[in-house]
Amino acid sequence: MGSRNGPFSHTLLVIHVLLVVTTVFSDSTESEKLVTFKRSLLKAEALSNWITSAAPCNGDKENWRGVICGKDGSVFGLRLENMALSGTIDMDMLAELPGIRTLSFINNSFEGPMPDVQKIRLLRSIFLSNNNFSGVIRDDAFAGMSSMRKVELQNNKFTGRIPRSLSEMKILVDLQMQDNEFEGEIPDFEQKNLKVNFANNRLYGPIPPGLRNQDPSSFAVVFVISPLIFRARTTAKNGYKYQQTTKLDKNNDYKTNTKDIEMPSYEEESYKRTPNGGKLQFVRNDITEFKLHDLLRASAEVLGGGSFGSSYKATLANGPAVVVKRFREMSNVKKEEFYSHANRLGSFSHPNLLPLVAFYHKKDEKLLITDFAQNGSLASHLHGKRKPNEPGLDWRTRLSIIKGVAQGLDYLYKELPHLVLPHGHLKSSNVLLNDAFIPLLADYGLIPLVNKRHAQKFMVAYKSPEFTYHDSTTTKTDVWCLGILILEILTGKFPANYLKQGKGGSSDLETWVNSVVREEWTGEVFDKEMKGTKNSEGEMLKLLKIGMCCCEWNIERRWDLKAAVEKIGELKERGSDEDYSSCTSDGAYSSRAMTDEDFSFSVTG
Ligand SMILES: *[C@@H]1O[C@H](CO)[C@@H](O)[C@H](O)[C@H]1NC(C)=O
Ligand SMILES: *[C@@H]1O[C@H](CO)[C@@H](O)[C@H](O)[C@H]1NC(C)=O
Ligand SMILES: CC(=O)N[C@H]1CO[C@H](CO)[C@@H](O)[C@@H]1O
Repeated sequence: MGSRNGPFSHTLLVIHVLLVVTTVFSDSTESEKLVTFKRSLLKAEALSNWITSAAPCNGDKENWRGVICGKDGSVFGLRLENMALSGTIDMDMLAELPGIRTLSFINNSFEGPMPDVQKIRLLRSIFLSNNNFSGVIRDDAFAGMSSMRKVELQNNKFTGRIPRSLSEMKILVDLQMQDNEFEGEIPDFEQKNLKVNFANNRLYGPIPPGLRNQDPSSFAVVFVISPLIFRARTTAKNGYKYQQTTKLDKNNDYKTNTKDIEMPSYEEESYKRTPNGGKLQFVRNDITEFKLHDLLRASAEVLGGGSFGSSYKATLANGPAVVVKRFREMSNVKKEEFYSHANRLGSFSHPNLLPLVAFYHKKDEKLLITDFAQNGSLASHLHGKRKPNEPGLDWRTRLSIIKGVAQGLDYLYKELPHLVLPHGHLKSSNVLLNDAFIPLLADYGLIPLVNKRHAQKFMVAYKSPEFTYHDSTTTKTDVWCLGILILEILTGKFPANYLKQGKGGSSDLETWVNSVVREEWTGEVFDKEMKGTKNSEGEMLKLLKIGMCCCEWNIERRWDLKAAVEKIGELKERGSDEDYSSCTSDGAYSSRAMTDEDFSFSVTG
């Protein structure tokens, strides 16, 4: 018996020894790798039982806290949730664990960029929600990750666009991106059975076709933290991009069908309970008053996420279309100040100002409601996509727009004499055009309401040279913004540096202005789309010089508003040439002394 079993037992023994050896060997390396991984974490007290003298797994049972063990006894995943961890997630080390397929770091204190998930190609799920991750995620960050089923990034501080590679992961079923600062448009997703959530980001534009079946709340602008919930469902068929407030009903091709905005009943309850809740303060009496309730019931479409917050076009039943703008960054202003300033803005009446209709003030919610301008923003006309045969704005229209802008600005200076920056945020996306193409200034007079830090980061006046270099603004700062706008209108070039946050945009804008000046000398300065009429070149050139005198770096020499308004007012659609040769603060031209003879260019040709 013994002899018959001998060789068999021997074989078993060898196999057993081999198994023990390989298990011990692989366990010890997994342990070592995980302990090395742990070293890059901070505040890892919760992982005190991660020590190399024990294996992470005992069969498919975990020995170590937060380890998920596979059937084969190797580490299948990590679930390090609610552990107050911070520091670095060492993906290189995790990538050395061949069996790892899932990672969760939910509710810790990790910061910085998203860990490079591609280091573990076979990963099936990654959960990073409720941390402080930030920064842009590369477009191709998920490229080639064909096993991925779940990606949860919600409640972090991610910025930039939604990475396109997410839409290429074929078997993805769950994508949670809400409560971040993602911006731009949502790429299309074609995965079947995919559940997404993009709510409460800075996204804009139509909901792409592949996502039309999603729960509308997945695109809501805010969740329950704020009482206001817009539940929007879009049936838009085009990819037209809304930047700030751009044209909407331009024609059928651009038309975004309205979405249903609905306020869940418990939200309405919360409005009723709060004192003064739900009360819109109307500042004009030429409009039939409506209630916040009506506004939230109205069909609405998202216009975009500007630098202050999102805006919506709401079309009231039997009523006009209005624009509702939510301001996130006005928390430092007391209610009384807010009321008094908003009422003041509401008292303004000028053909070139977008009129305020009503406002709403609550601790955590501030809304300004304005008229809706039919023809979108000047920016969308200068820089937006056009249909092939659609002409650009002609000289005549551009001139009348800039004249209107100057008039509107002049009015603001008269009405708000106590403010250094009566407008503060003059740029082409804040110049809206009504059905007759009359320009209407928007987002004016907000400096007293917007939190200072936010204002200095986003508002155009703070990109001026004087603020960049001397931390100061003057009553000529809005004139500088007007100058940039004039150059933008004439050249058709977008001063891209507006998009930069914070200070420092101005040195780039200087470069931009200088490039305009250089091109002036080469004769290619004017937008080719700007068809001039006969004899209009001289007037264009005058406007160009006015623009330059407004953009003058030296504040002493820069024109004041009065001079700029006067000179703009004198411009004609076409005219005889008059020689300007100096640029001094009293409305003459000097520093960039140029005469018409210096240029040979043709706009009409
Ligand atoms: C998040 O983690 C902390 C411990 O760091 C815990 O106290 C808290 O309850 C967790 N929050 C949730 C929502 O689980
Ligand atoms: C994120 O950072 C903010 C401050 O920057 C802090 O107040 C907050 O507690 C952090 N959140 C987490 C989950 O660590
Ligand atoms: C060029 C352009 O978009 N024009 C439109 C301006 O608004 C009016 C009224 O909505 C339209 O009729 C124009 O087509």
